[in-house]
Amino acid sequence: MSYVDEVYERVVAQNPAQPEFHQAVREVLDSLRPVIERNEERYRKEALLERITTPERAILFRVPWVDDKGQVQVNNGYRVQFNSAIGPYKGGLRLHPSVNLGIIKFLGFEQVFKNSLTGTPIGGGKGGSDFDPKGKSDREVMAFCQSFMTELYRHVGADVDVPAGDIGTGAREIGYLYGQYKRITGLYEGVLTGKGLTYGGSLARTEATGYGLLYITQEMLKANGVELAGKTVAISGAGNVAIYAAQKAEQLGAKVVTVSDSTGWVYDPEGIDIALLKEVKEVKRARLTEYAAARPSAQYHEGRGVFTVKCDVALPCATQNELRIEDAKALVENGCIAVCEGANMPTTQEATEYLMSHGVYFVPGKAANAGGVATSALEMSQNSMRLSWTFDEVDAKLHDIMVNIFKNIDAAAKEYGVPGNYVAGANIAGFLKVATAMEAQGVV
Ligand code: NDP
Ligand code: 2IT
Repeated sequence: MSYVDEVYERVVAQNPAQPEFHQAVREVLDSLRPVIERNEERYRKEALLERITTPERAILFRVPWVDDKGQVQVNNGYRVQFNSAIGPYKGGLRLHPSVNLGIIKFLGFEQVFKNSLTGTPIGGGKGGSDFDPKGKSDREVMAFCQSFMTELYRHVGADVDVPAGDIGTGAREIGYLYGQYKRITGLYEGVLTGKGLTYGGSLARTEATGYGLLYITQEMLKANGVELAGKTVAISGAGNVAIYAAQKAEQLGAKVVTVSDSTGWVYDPEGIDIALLKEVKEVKRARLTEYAAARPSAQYHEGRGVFTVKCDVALPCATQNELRIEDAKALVENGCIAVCEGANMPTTQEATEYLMSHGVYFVPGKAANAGGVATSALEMSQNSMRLSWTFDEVDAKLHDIMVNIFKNIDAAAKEYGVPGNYVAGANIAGFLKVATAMEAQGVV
């Protein structure tokens, strides 16, 4: 059996009931075949693939807190410190009822390669909890965050592990987590990114994932002789990534016709009204039905289906495995030319294969959504230097980073004989830097 297949079987056997983790590992290992084949003996001897698929450390902890009725609630807390070969662990905290160890491991594993692609010195990690911030009061969210940090603080630090936002974790949660870290440790340091602008946050971090997604989409289309301006774009999700992806798409002259949340989706043929979307989601924390109620041109649809509309470009920005085979078929049928992933692993493996084999340009999340964590790394730099760059300075650096990521994944795909396969290009380019650093650092 090939080394790649052996390691994949080992991962499945050693991590039972973690299908998302298996899926993420499978995709990376499959892409790495040409690289591994060139160096098989050496990598096998070093157990490089066994090491890169095993987290350096996984911390599981109890998070007790008291709700507004005086009832004690208990959630599970996680921090998976996956790989520190190229820098301190870096990656978000997800707060969603679906969170379990397998999900955090898949996200941590993806983060290792994504962070490598940014060209900044950050390792990979991820954390979170099955706590659901939806419907909770601010006091309940604060109680949870303070309890979560009361355990997490001993495992993180500005040069150790730097968490940030993800699903369910935004500016409010980062603020409460930061306050508790400072209170316990007495340190005023950049232990988290995505901080508010009054206490060490970076301008453009809020916008960065969505903006970066559009910068790389534009660059990839340009390299293939296609203009983004004038195109119709379908976006899923209505959170941080989706909102700023929609905003930048419109700024670049495209028309965004959909957004979605976990209960339904909106089709707005006149183009999504970004100000209204922000009011509904960021200020009121309400459902998309409120958007539709306030906007005569919008139609609200219950349930799934956001990718059944006619569009040129699809940007899944909600969650893993949301874009399935039936969606991929509808996109191809409707003439979609590009899918770029704003979320982490939003496209199932079957759907990815279908899209790519039907000539749809496909940029995987670890490249396409890397602008968020890249700008987190810029926040870390500003914190270390104790200064702040302007919005335009950060945005220009983000743009350069995304253009470079595209160039690197495109070049890696060509070098390894799969031109245009940006999945392989991203996995190979991300892997090579981490692998080289791991080899240089010996058996650790
Ligand atoms: P938010 O919590 O801000 O938004 C998530 C959006 O997805 C919401 O509109 C949510 O709807 C919707 N959604 C639909 N179905 C689900 C589901 N089953 N589970 C969770 N959400 C669902 O998160 P972000 O925008 O920050 O993150 C979106 C994706 O982008 C995630 O995959 C995340 O890992 C990834 N990402 C985020 C980055 C960041 O900087 N924030 C950086 C890189 C990637 P509802 O409100 O109804 O739950
Ligand atoms: O998936 C991701 O890259 C994020 N949620 C952002 C992580 C970060 O540290 O900014």
